[in-house]
Amino acid sequence: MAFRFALVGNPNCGKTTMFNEVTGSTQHVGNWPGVTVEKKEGKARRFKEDIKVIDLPGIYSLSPYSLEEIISRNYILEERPDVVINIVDATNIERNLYLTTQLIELGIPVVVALNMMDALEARGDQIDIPRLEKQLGVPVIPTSANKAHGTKELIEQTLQVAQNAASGQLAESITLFEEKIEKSLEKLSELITPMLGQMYPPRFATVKLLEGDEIVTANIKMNHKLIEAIRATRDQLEQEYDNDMETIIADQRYQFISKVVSKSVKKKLSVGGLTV
Ligand code: GDP
Ligand code: K
Ligand code: MG
Repeated sequence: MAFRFALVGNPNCGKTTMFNEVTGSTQHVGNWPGVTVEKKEGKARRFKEDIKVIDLPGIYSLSPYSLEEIISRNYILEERPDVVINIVDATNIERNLYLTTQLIELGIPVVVALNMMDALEARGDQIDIPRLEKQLGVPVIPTSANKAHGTKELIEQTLQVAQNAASGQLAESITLFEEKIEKSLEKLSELITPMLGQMYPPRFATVKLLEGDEIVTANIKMNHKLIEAIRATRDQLEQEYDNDMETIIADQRYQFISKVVSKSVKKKLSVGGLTV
């Protein structure tokens, strides 16, 4: 079988280092159609399976505000890689997991490569990998791409996830937001799902319509009832949380992340500059 894996992550998390290590001399570098953003594709070497790997532009979120975000988001949604390999800089885990929460929400297969583990260990911090996996609901593979550590395991695990997905096995779903918001999303999602076809995963579409994402809004044919329901849900949540919808959702992501980090990351204690 042939598979396609997409490398997705924040700028400077080590995507290209990982890509180079995995693909070696098989890589092909071009541009994305119509723009001068680099497009890199290659094959995973040292594997008998036919695995195509693509290095997507670095992004902080799946919002449609920058060229990089639009390219990466469109690739994931339209080209549907078999698995998204989310490269996370372990030394900057809070910020990097913001994108992770959005990738997990797509309901497509995701594997986290927890990269820069060498740097994390050098500063004396620790991450409980099984705990992190459980909280995120996806496999987490520790890597140091610059030393080729964990990269073989990463591709092996990703291959396993791709094969499982091909035979219909999906990851367990996790709860990201507060129950009140989850309930509203669920209710709205029932109205949205019939309008989607294969275009967007329902959870993604629901969050984006609530946030007022212009591209998603323009692409979904909505009847009056749905437009009203979106407006009513947004009004209600904005009033309850006394904030705008995008900020409410972002806050929910950060709350989830801070729970995850407090349970799985152990920082080396230091008091007044002294390590204790
Ligand atoms: P990209 O922007 O995500 O493509 O990131 P790059 O692959 O260009 O890497 C950014 C920087 O991090 C480079 O200096 C890499 O050499 C370095 N780097 C990548 N992976 C690791 C790693 O696992 N550990 C350490 N210490 N440095 C890394
Ligand atoms: K870079
Ligand atoms: Mg790069």
